[in-house]
Parts: sequence; structure tokens; C-alpha cells
Amino acid sequence: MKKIALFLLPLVSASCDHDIPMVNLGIDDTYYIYRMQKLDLHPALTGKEYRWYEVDEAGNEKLLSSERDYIFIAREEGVYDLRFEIIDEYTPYEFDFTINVVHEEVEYSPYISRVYEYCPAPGQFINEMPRYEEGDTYADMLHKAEESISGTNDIMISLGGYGGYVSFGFDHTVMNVEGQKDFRIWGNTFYELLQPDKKGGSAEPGIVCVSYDVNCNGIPDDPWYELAGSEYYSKDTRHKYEFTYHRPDPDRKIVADEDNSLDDIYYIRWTDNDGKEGFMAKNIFHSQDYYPKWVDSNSISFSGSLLTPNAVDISGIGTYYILYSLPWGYVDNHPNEYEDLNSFDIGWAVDTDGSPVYLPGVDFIRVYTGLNQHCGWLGETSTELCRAQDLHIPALPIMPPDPIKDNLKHK
Ligand SMILES: [Ca+2]
Ligand SMILES: [Ca+2]
Ligand SMILES: [Ca+2]
Repeated sequence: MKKIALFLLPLVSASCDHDIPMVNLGIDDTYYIYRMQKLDLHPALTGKEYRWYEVDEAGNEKLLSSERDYIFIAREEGVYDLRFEIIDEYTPYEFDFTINVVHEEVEYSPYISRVYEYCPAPGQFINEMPRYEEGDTYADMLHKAEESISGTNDIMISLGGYGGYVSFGFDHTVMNVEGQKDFRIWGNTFYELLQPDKKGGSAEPGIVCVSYDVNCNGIPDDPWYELAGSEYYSKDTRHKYEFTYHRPDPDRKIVADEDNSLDDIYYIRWTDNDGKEGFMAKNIFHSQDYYPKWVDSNSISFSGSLLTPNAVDISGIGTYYILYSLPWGYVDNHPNEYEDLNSFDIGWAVDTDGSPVYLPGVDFIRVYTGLNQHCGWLGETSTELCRAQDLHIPALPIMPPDPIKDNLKHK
């Protein structure tokens, strides 16, 4: 087989050379696409270098990309004139084409439309928010997570302890508007009242990551970038952290700590890539299993950045903890009425070395619990969320309850 292939190769390539003028560039003269949707352009011809330009009415070129492939996307409707050039001494090529960006047929929702991944860490609200029912598979739990947080359903889901995450998206690409925050996420943080000036209470900061569907397959299998919040460059933030939870050992010694309302302090063992280990305790308020019941594997691993603990036991005897809010850039970190402090700029995206990355928009947003912290009877710190909104799509008016109709429903 190999010999035949080698023998045929020169013939095939000779005939290819001869055919080049007949080969289609693979780019049409005119396209119609919806705003905030991608047009994935793959020229069929090759050369030494490539240039994609947008050309204005006066004929001025604005360079868009020097890669062979290009994804076009626009937030604004209109007619866009593009020019594609192949720079090559033997086969140069120039091609002008037009992209008409039109309004979507079905109005976009400003809220979550899909949950792609729900992979919480163990925790006191796991198997409850959303609720696991006997026989539920991962797909069932994913569906429950989606039902909880899509649209304005506003049902809290918990991500459990450090690393647990959810990934979601919208019915369009969330555009990165220069100099503006792009999306907002709702959690369940409140400020406590003893120290009103200090912005603390129940802040359980979740770290946000974003991803652009660069292979245009609709699946979150593309690079993820962390949004660098206020603590990203702090010397106290640990990057490239890896953390593993181990399924509870049925033969473990059950030890209670009654002072802290814990009935099993060696409940779920964890290990990290610093060689440390510890335990997630079970408390007396949550009797269900903390380890996700739909997970078959005996360990669950997470990785990302680790924030420094934000809780202080101001009672000194474990009765009153304040979990202080971080300045900005985290989920479930300030009460929902503070819109700006719960909003995120795609322009904060950084790569694994902390260098800024430009993304035209994002198709996938991931939130994970950013701390490994246990606060006595309060239990482990876990990020919760219930809604997200694209800030560039107007919010839908929320209908006030109709007392007459609601009354009829109850009869
Ligand atoms: Ca932005
Ligand atoms: Ca993809
Ligand atoms: Ca919370």
C-alpha cells in the first residue's frame, strides 16, 4: 500500500499544480449573518502570508488578522466590506467580499440559555441544590442545573467547596465591548450589620473563566481564560493549584466536634499539589451525602487559582464569622443590588501566565469556587449563583404579579 501511495504522489501533486486556477477560494462574494454570530472563514488556497482587512467607504483598509483562517463577528447590524489577500511571490491573491449583518429572527435572550457543565465539588449543599434523586445521571443533573439558572428562573445552584464549577452560555456570543463590562452574575451574598463600613458578611468568591468557541463546534473544548479580578496579581493568590477530593472512606473513624456542630470531622479527605492534605467536615445541619452521588469515580480533581481565606471569626469562639467581600471581579462576593460589583469585563481575560488576552466575545462562561475554607458550624465556603445576563442585550421587563390571575390559579 505504502509503495503505491509513494509512486502516485508526484502525479497527484503535478495535477494539483495544473488545477490551481480552477480551485475555488472557498469564500463567497456575499454573506448574510445574524449579529453576534460567528462566520468561520477558511480559504482553500495557501500562500506565504495572509491579510484580512475591513475596507471603509473611502477605501481605507483596517487590518483584522494575519492568520490564514478568520472568524468574523459583529455586534452592530450593517454592511461590512472585507478584503482577503494571500501574499505569495508565485500565487498572490486578492478577494473582496461583503458580509451583511442582520438582526436575529427570534430576539436574543439576555439570560443563560444553556448549561454545558455542572461539576461541583463535594459540599453541604451538594445533592440538594439542585436535588439529586435516586438514579439521576450526570445528564439529569446537568439538566437540573440548566433549569435552575437559565432565563429568570433564579434557582440557586451550589458549586460546593474549592474548584467546583458550572459552565454556561447564551443563545448568541456575548460581545466584548471595549471599555465596558459585558455580563453580570447573581449570587446569594449579603452584608452583615455589625461592621457596615467593611463590606463583609457571607461573601463566597467564585472565580470566572471565559472561552471563545474558536473551532465553532458549539462545544466548550476551546482554551479557557481566567478573568483577573482584584486578587489575581496579589502575592497571596496561588496559581496553577491542583486539588483532589477523595470519596469518604466507609471505614473512617467517625469523630465529632460538638462545639462546632460537626458530626464527622474526617468526612472527605482532600490532597493538593503542594503535598498538603485535610478534611471537609460534615455538619449537623446537612445530613445528605456531600460527595456528588452521580459521580462514579472515587476522586474528583480541580485546578485553577486559589484565593486566600476571607473569613474572620470575630467572636473568637467560633460563633460569629464574617466572610469579607473582595474588592471586585468575583461571583457571590457582593449583594446582587450592587450591579457593578457583580459585573465582569471580558477585557480582564488573562492566559495561564497572567498576560492579557484579547477576545472578541465569549461563548462559554465558567464559575468555580475560589477558596478552600472551612468556618466551623458554617461549614465550607462554596460559591452559589442563580442567574447571568449579557449586559449588551436589554433586560426583559419583569412582569409584576397579576393578583386576579394568581388568585384564580389557586382556586
Ligand atoms: Ca468589555
Ligand atoms: Ca468549541
Ligand atoms: Ca453563597
